[in-house]
Amino acid sequence: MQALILVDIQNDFCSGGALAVPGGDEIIPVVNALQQKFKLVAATRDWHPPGHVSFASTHGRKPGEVITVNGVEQVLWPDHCVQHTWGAEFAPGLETTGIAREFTKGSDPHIDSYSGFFDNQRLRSTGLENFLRDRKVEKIYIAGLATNVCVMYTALDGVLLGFDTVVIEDACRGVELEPGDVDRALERMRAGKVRLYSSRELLK
Ligand code: VGL
Ligand code: ZN
Repeated sequence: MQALILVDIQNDFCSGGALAVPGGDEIIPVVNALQQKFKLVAATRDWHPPGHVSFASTHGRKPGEVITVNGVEQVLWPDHCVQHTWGAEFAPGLETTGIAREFTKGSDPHIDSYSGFFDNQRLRSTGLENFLRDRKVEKIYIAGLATNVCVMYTALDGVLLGFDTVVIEDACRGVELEPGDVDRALERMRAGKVRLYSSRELLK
């Protein structure tokens, strides 16, 4: 069994959002077309409480700064994907009727969660792994935002958990704090045994 996993395709990561990923909206038609090719589609949503540890404002800092919290490096972002707000909603235009289950992450005020499987301290799982195992999924295809953050960490965990893991490169967009961040993420994924596909290979 194969599953398509849609990572964080939310208003705040699209144009007009608090943490807009350049070109984020462009993936939506591609992702909608891809959904037609899968029997099983799951989605993650970044879902932070106000005052979340990943928000620069929580620490009186500027977005892009990196701090250490309880021994863990934390990149600081603008306030984004606050629970029950517009920014946390799925992006308009995203086909959501075919999404079998949604997994929220980042809801612990003190712990960030980039991967769709576990929080960054690996204390809690989101339930995505069991969801996939219960359905005998062996191969996962990942699309969404942002390539070098939540997509990458979800994909690397997918490999570690033993899933044959594909990232559909053109169905993702990245957010660069430093130029080259996306290329480095692609390299890290390749090195981590993630397969990089183009949507063309799946849509024909
Ligand atoms: C993400 C930064 C902060 C993502 C989430 O979904 O890639 N990036 N929180
Ligand atoms: Zn976040």
